[in-house]
Amino acid sequence: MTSEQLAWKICRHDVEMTHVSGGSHIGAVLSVADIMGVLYADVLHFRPEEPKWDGRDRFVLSKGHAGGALYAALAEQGFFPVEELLTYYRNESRLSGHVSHKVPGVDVSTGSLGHGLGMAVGMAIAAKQDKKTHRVFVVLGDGECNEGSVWEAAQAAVNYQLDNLVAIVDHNHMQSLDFCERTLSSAPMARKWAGFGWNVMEVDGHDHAALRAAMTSSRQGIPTVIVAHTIKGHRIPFMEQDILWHYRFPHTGWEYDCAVNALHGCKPAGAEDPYTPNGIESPVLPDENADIFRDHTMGATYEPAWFRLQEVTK
Ligand SMILES: Cc1ncc(C[n+]2csc(CCOP(=O)(O)OP(=O)(O)O)c2C)c(N)n1
Ligand SMILES: [Mg+2]
Repeated sequence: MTSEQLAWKICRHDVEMTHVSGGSHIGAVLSVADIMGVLYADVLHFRPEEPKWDGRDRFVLSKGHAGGALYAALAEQGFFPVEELLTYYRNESRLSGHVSHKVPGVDVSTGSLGHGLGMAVGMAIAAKQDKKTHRVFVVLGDGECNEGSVWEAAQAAVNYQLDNLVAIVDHNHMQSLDFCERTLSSAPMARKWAGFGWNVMEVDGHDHAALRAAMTSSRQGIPTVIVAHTIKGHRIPFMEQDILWHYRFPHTGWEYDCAVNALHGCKPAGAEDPYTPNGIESPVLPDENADIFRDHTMGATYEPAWFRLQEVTK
């Protein structure tokens, strides 16, 4: 399977998974789907039939709320049946809403932001001490980079000269309620990592050739970070850069129908849709009252007066 096909399938599975379960984070999945597609089609070394194979590259999805993207990649690569994806977010399912290490192919659970880079640093140190040649990859969110623990781990990675470590920042400028720059800005992202001593590469996070080239390069004695410029909600225009789709799932009606058909409009040759093979023939369309193309960010509605302390009088 090509990386383009895998990335598209991640998007299609996740529209179905969030629709069926009423679960979250479709915007975050669509943002990272190309990164995951390139990693799992072309870059990482693994054996689906032997998930704990010692020679495997290690992978940590530190922005663990996008676990649906990882589950879909693992299922498509044969770690477990693709049909199981539809148990996502359900009670009793091992496909919990945030990444679970109980899933074959997953080494560590994530979801509490700010921990993945530290774990990846530990894995990279261990690999060096044991003279192993596998590499360690970790994907972080840009909002996640507000966590101080990220920068503590960033210093450690340079201190221990972890050139077997590659961090990828999914730089979509959004977090759960607003734009990063209106919440707690990490700008300029690339220069911050460079200041910490990392080998920094900046790429279009939806350009597979650029991602592949960056992921397979390294510099001796220095960890590499790829600042991947992405669009949250990528591939589904009404979800793109609309914060609503951080938590909202595609509801029955125009939301689901238009999401599916948007994906069919960019389906690469050879990618099969297991749910709606030909798209949706007579899709429900949004009417003039539909909640679409509006600014749903916290910043759009934030009114400082709400939070002003009342004057206390005796
Ligand atoms: C420690 C911690 N604090 C808060 C949250 C709640 N939370 C879930 S997703 C999210 C936003 C993350 O934004 P970003 O890292 O930019 O990821 P994106 O969804 O944009 O890819 C937050 C704050 C969390 N999961 N963990
Ligand atoms: Mg973000």
